[in-house]
Amino acid sequence: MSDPTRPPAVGVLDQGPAITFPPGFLWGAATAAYQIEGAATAGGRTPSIWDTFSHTEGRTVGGHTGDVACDHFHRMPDDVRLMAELGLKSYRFSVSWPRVQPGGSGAANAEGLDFYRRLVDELLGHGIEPWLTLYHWDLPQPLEDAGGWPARDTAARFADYAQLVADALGDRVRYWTTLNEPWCSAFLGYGSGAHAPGRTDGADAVRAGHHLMLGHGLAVQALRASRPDAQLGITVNLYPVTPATDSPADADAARRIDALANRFFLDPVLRGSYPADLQADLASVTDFGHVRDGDLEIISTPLDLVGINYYSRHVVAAPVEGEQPEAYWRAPTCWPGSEDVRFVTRGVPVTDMDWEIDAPGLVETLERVHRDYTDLPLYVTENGSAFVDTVVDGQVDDTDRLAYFDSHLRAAHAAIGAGVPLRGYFAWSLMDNFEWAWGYTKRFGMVYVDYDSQVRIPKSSARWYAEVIRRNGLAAQ
Ligand code: IFM
Repeated sequence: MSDPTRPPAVGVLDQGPAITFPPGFLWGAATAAYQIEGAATAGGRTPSIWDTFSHTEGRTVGGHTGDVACDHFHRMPDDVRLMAELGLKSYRFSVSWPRVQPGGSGAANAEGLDFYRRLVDELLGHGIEPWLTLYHWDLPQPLEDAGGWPARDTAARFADYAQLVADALGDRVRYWTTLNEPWCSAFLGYGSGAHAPGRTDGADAVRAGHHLMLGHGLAVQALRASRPDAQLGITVNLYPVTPATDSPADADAARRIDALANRFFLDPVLRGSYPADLQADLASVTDFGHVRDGDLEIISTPLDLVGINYYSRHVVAAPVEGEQPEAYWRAPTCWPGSEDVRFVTRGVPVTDMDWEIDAPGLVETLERVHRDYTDLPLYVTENGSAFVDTVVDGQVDDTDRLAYFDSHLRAAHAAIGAGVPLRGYFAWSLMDNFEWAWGYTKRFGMVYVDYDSQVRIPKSSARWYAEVIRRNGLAAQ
């Protein structure tokens, strides 16, 4: 018999009862500096790896860059007013490292920090809890030139930068996440090369992943020492990984991809060790000689919360001899040592990113982290979908995105019902923005952005989300 507390197996829900979230549930929306700020050279900001990458021919669709993006740097007070109108309880943003510490080392840039001081003041003035992410992929270019995340010293530079931001904003920001989605920084940035800095070396990707986590641990220690009252965490992007069939070979493919996608980060951060099977799978790629005594203790420095970004599920199958797997992630080195695993599509509804819509995967993910790793409070720090939007008579009726949110919020509620200490949910994204290698061709926002005029139009999903926040839950459908 099917479990009535669970959403259906795949796709969006077309009916559901009214549900209420626990009191104090933190309703928010998220963005990231390079995706919305623009003002790439304003006030002493210097290039990050994403400036360099996006300005390199052939790296982003249409040659799009974050030079202007949503011009949030100049429109910030209006954007915060919009957040207040939507009733957001919290806003998750990231600090641009090269804006506040140009070059990635040395003194702080007062003008850059001032932008974030004003942002935080504006948020607090509107009763919106600021949630600060220190690193959402914009490594200062000189640090990349010195070796980037595969180089150990970058972790120490990151801790210095964290200290500098804590000194400036620690008195007013309670919630801090160190890294956003280190898997993407490491494996898309240094493995497949689909993201900045565009390098393609599996061993570098593994080293980058380790040094990102080391930087995270060092930053947590620095933040904890200067702000003992802060709520500290990390945001990881997790996927349930399911074998395409019940064959042992497919099960093994799923185990391998799960190790690289999920356990590579969860185990060191929450258990203080790398999974043995992961190390064995990567034996042809690296001997893990970059891991020094004491690193894993630093990486597993205790946290106050875990942020989880959830979008979809991976369904995988064993390699077929003589057949190349599809270039799904612009392989080959996005999955070092497991390049030949096949990513299978199931023919279920997908978003404009071609990501399968799978709300039950959110329940599975949250339950797994709680069951297998930690009792810490969990937050969905990103969840959302890209769809093609059309403006008709000045309105955007994004029913597909609204349905995506609805089904995933029902999944989040089911997870709470199953005992998961889920304390908040951040929609990705507040507004349409620069979707990395996809440029401005993919829209994830609840607020439509006309990139020519910079006019913002709250879509149907934004008005719906405002109502969800107001009633702290969902109406019956
Ligand atoms: O836009 C990104 C975000 O920067 C990180 N998480 C996934 C989103 C959608 O791809």
